[in-house]
Amino acid sequence: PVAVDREKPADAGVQLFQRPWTSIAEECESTIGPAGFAWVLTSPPQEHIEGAQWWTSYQPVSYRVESKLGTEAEFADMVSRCAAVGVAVIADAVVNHMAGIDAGTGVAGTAFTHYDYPGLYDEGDFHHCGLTADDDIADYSSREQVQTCELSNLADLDTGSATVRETIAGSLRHLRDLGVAGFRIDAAKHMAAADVQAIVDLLPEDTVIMSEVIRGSGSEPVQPEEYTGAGKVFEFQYARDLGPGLKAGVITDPALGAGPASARPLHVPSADAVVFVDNHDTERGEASVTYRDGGLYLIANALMLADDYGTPVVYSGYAFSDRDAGAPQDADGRVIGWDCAGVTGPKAQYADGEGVCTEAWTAIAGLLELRRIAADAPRLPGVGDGDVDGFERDTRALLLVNPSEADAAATVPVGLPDGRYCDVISGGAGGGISAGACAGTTVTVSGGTVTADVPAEGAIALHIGARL
Ligand code: LAG
Ligand code: CA
Repeated sequence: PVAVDREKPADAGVQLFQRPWTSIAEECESTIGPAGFAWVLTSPPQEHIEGAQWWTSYQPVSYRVESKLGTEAEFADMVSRCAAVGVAVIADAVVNHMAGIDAGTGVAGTAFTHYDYPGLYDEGDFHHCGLTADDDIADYSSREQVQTCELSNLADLDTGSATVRETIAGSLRHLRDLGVAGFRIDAAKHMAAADVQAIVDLLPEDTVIMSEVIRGSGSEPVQPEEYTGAGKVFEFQYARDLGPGLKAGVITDPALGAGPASARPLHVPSADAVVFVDNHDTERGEASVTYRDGGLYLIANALMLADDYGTPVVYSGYAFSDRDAGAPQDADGRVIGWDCAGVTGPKAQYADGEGVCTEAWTAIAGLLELRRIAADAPRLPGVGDGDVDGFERDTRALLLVNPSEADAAATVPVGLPDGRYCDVISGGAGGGISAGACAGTTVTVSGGTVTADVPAEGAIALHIGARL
């Protein structure tokens, strides 16, 4: 077998939604570092409005690193403990806007009104677009409205102003000083690309940037391609192409397509793309496959992680039936957090508020290892047999998925060397080999062909680092 370079993580991250800093620190050490994730994306760390809903995180009140997710000291401790196990921290940066409510006191005690944040911003630092009756964005075909009016009443910062840019950049530099590697730029679409670039130019050169620019219809004026100069962008089209077919039991291009990523319609080039199956917004909205879909969700993650397009981010949140419901919190409004001990895969049922713990799934560690071993080996054209479809990473790895409700045996051509392989979906990293046997399913490759039993709503993943 080929040895996995344990020093080098996979080119992949995990979004730990609404997870307190102390909980992330423990998760880095117990799970995320050992699994081989390169980075973790946190929820916003700055002071925000009070309230039990998760989305209070997206209404900044000051840039103090003091929130329902923890204190600055806890944040710094998380960053250093994650770094110690090879995991970088990417923080969600809410910089397009401040609060959306008339007045209040933030969770760290800062009193504010809609357009006045003591010591930070006052009325003149905000856009007042004057283009709609309530200054809210109404028409996404107007670039000016999208970028200078208010996104659901959230006080829209005048990111064209040099002082506003410097104030924002100062808050981000402070987070870099605390050790973060970079940022998800929240609501980037709602800031001119030149404004985002100007703020990024005020940060250290090696700052990692992932701009959230939701790809709208082709006729929308603001497109993700405008933002690739400042860093990577989240490619929303990837999930849109992947999910629906899976749900219908059909996997089609481009999820399994032949040919280079550049041939994919409506996708930024691979090097510019961060891809995901779902995130905290889409699992409450457009995502067709989420944690509620159990095995299909695992399949979607497998297709993404085994692919050669973009930098994937695995999503890990908590179960909910009310889209506004925050993660369980204590009497002081601090999120309690959870650990993922004992979680090995998707569950059929979750209680509201229960952590999904995607990062702890046996299969995810196996897939991250596959991703490292596949390295730059190109994805070959898709193969299939009956309900089973899949693809090979040229002579290094093979993924077969079965989205149907019945187990299926499949025989497909493969370029992997002959041998007995351990499935890393059921066996995890290294195939869980012990005493010369796989922890999960054993699959034989012989003479350029493989025959495998692929479980219903399940997958088989083989790579040259997990052989008997
Ligand atoms: C984002 N990306 O561009 C975040 O990923 C997304 O989660 C944020 O919306 C949004 N943009 C603003 O940062 C979330 C919730 C909204 C919530 C908003 C502000 O999805 O529901 O709006 O955060 O907290 C809420 C109410 C609105 C109200 C607004 C202002 O739902 O009805 O108008 O607060 O008070
Ligand atoms: Ca704006």
